[in-house]
Parts: sequence; C-alpha cells; structure tokens
Amino acid sequence: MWPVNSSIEVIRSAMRPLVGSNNYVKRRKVPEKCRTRSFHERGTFDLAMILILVFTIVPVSLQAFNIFSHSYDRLDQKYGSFTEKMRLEMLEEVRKMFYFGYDGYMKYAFPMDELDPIHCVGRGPDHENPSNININDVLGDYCLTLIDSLDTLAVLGNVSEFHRAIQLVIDHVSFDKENTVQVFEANIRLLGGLLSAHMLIEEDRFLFGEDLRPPWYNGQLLQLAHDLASRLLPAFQKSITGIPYPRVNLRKGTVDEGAETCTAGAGSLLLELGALSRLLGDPIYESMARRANRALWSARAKTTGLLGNVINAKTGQWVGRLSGLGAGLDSYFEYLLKSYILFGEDEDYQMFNESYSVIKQYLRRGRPQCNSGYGDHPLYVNVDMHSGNTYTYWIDALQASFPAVQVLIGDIEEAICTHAWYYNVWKRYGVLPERFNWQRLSPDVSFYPLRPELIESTYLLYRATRNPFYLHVGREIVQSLNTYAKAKCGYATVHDVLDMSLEDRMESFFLSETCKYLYLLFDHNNPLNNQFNKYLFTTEGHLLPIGEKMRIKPWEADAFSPASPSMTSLKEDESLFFRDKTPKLKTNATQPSCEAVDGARQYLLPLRTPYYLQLTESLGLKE
Ligand code: DMJ
Repeated sequence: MWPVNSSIEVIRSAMRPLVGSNNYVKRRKVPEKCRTRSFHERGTFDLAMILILVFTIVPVSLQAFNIFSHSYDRLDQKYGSFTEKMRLEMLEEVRKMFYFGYDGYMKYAFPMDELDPIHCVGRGPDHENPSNININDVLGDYCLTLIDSLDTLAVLGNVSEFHRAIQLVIDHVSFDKENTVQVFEANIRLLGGLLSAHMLIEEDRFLFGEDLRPPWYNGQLLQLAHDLASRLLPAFQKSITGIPYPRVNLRKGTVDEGAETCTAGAGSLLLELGALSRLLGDPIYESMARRANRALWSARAKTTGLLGNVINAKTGQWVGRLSGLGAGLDSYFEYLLKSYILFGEDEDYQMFNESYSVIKQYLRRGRPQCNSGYGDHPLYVNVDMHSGNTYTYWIDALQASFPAVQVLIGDIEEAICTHAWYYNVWKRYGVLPERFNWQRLSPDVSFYPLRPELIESTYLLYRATRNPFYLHVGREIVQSLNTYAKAKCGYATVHDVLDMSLEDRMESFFLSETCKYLYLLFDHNNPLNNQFNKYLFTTEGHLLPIGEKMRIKPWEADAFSPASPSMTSLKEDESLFFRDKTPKLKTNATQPSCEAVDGARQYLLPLRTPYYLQLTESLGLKE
C-alpha cells in the first residue's frame, strides 16, 4: 500500500524557517532553475501504472487519514470541506449551465455551427471574408456545436437527446463543402466528436449503459468520420516535409499557399487519426499523423531540444524563436503522452519524456520544489528555443491545461503549483485573460472565450487528490461564468476582462469541454468517475475508451496473435497487478512525486498556506 505520511507536525516543522523569513513574500530574487528530472533514467517505466497509482491507489490511501486528530489554519479550514449539499447544488448549477447553452444553440442556431448568444442567432463561416481565419478555421457549415456536444450528452446521462442528436447529425451533416478549414480544428472538434460518440456506442463496457446505442445505429458516425478524414488527407499528402499544411478545402482538397502552421496544429492529430486507422483497419491516417510528429521532432533545436511554436510546412523551417507551453505548443506535449497511453507505442513516450525533461530544464522558473524551500512561485515561461533565455513576459490561458498533463504523468506536486498560479490569475479578474504579463501583472491580451483549460486541470487534480480545495475552485468558476458570461440565449465570450464587456460568440468547446469537466468534477457517481483510468480525454475533451482495440494494428499480418509485436497488450486487471507491485516503483528526485499526495494533505491546502499566501499577495490578491 502507498505510504501515508500523515504527520502534520512534519509539514509544520518543514515550514518553520520559511514562515520565519519575514521578507519572503516581497523578495523577487532571480529564481533558481529547477534541476531537470531525468525521465530517461527510468528505463522501462510504465505509464499505465502511474495512471493507476494516481487515480486508484492515492485516493484509497487518503481514506486512512484521521481528520479529527489535526488542527488547521484559517485557509485549511476555508477550503478543507465541501458539503454534500453544496456539491449537489453545484452539480445542478452545471447541469443548468450546459442546457442553457445547448438548448439555446438548438433553438436559435442549429443546423449552423455556433450560437451567437447575445443576439440569439446562428453563425456559420464568414463566406464574404475568406481571410477571416478566426471564424473560418473552425466553422464549416457542418453543425459544429452539435457534433462537439455529443459525448457531453452521454456524460450527463441524457440518452434520449444523445440519440436524437446523432440522428440530426446523420440527417444534416455533410463535409462535401466548398469551405477551407483548419486541419487541427476539424480533427479535434469534428473527428474527435464523431469518433468518441461512435466508440462509446460500440464499446463492450457500456460505460453509460446498453441503451446508449440507438437501435438503428449502424456505424454512421464512423462513416462520417472516415469521410472527413479523407478530405483532410491532402493537407498531409501535398507536404514534402511531412508537416501538414494548416488548411484544406474540404471539397477540392486544395491547400492554402500560406504554409505556416503552429506545432500543436500539426502535432496534435494522432489520437483521432490513430483511433480512426485502428477502427477502420487502414493505416493511412495514423501514418500521416506519425509522419508529422516525427518531422516536428527532428526539427527541434540542436542546442536545447526545444521546439518552436510556428513552423513552415513547405520548408520545415521554424518561424520565430518562441518556445513555451501555451498557444502553438500546448496540445503537442499532451498528445505525445496521451498517444502513448492509448496506443502503447514507446516512440510517443520517449518523445514526451525528452520534451518534459527539457521543459523542466529550460522553461521552469522559481523555487525548485513546489511545496518546500525558498524562492518565487514556480512558473513555466516562454523562452528562446535556441538559447533557453526568457523570451516574453507573458504566458497564456492555453497553458493552464499543463497541470492536467502533469497529473497524468504523476507529477502531482508540480501540477498543484502550476494550477494554483492560473487559479489565482482567474481570481484576480473573475475569468482568465488570454495573455497575462507576469512582470507587469496585467493582461496583455484581455479576452476570455469560455476556455476550459483551468477547469480541466482542476478536475484532473481533484481526481488525483480528492482535495475539497478543487471543488471550491470549481464552484468559484461556475459562479464567475454565471455572473459575467451568461447572456440572453447562452454563454458569451468575455471581450475584455478589465470591464467584463461581452462578445457575441459561444465557441463549441464551451459545451464539449468547459461544461463537461465542471459536471464531472461535481458528479462523484458519474460512471466515468468510477472507471476513470479506462478513458482518455482528447484535447477537445472527447472521451476515448482505452482498450485492446486501440492496441491492435489490424493492418499488420499477424496483428491478432498475442505474441505479435503489432499488439501492445494491456494487462488483465492492471490495477490489481499494480497494487501488488507498488513498492517496486522507485521514487527519487528524478521521478514524478506521487507521494506528495498523502493522506494528511487531503484536507489541507494542496499548496501549503505560506506558499499560497505568497502567491496571492504577489498577484495583488487578499485571502
Ligand atoms: C479547444 O478547442 C481545445 O481545448 C484546444 O486544445 C485548445 N483550444 C480550445 C479551448 O481553449
């Protein structure tokens, strides 16, 4: 069993020198870089085991803590409990939030792509202005919001609406459109939405019950997914570098001359395309996505091993020097790790490991440990990819998803710290500005388009720690969204966090991700939460079942023989297996710090109080 270091005294004595240092908060010394954690050293370290540990064994160990035998400080008390009544109220609030947005879309916008929640009308592509990529990259006359919402309906247990929605998709959606869309957006929102609904219907585990399968269902969503992916293929096939062109015309298969693509756009395609390949038994989609990943990987800077955020698909040359965890790179790292979890290919894990190692080495600033020692609050900054020097003083809202990746790799302590930073920026404004300047402490770009990243990390951290603090965070987020973003027919983008003015747009990810993660955070009995480590969320929050089907490459001759190298098998009841083997997992400074989440800390602030206060004060907040 996982060790339970429950002595509050140990924590307190570790904190004493820190608390005694009265100029700790004000001190802004140049932070020491965290020493690199070498994941390579771990050899054949099994990620699936870490997942099981984080989501199964750690919460079990937490139950051993006696909550009556310790005293708490003010903040521990404030955040240390969350009543069942509050939880049920929040669950109901989120349910209402989803249906307000979804019903508004169905009533005023369907079959168009998005809802304009202030004027209560639908929105499609901007045909008059083809260069309006802010709209045209995403919208394509294909009922985007409905497809993106399908698996959220399943998560909310609304089987009848799930069936109706699938019928509407089948009746209304065609990808044979004269629209030029972004490959990445079409992949994560549409392909992901279609595949997820299809796989939930077809899986043997019946996560949401046997009724989820409509009696008339005959693989129509998979056929649509197949059709869409075939229309995206020219973006890959026309590229001599292997890096796909960012945009493609769905009907003609022509690609835009502009070949600049972000790394995340070109390198976050493998989950959906790989799953499609394995479902169809056709390797072409997976091979294209893998080719793109390898091309990006081999373009990494020789000096640092870092990747830039924009690259030219025609030449394979980087555009600019910025490297970081936010826009342009965020889901690239996420997909390396998640592809390994889903498909079990070592190649993906090795790339993730090496990336994580250089991220820690070059991007991380602040004190070396999250919850001990001296120095500024840890922060991952944007750097020059060739030198590792700080490149900008802003970080962006997309990188608030990184703690969720850190939870998956088992680096919980880091995840706690990274998350706390974004949560406090959220608190400062009521929502998260798109870019926040950490030197001037003000937004550089000040809109908030209902993004899910902070909520996703909050949910993952809650699953890993069961700490009520994260329920408080979720509650505050729900209240902010209702206060600031609720409009006449749905939820609206906050145009400027400084005056909370609104913009008439509800992006589809509000229903596919923001509401889904909030709902799952509060729905403790959701079937998904009971089988959490058997499912994976794509970067658009779509659920993919982890299982043998995704470990087989049917196109290889001997794919179905258990001894075949083309089958990366899952072990029977890995959780049991892992419990037995727990002590064999070495823990030292070069490994993820799962042991940080011990029983004693379930009811204490995850980021210990003095550090938490340091953070809030440095961001000009009061607790
Ligand atoms: C979503 O489409 C996905 O989460 C993507 O990875 C990033 N952008 C939006 C949400 O912010």
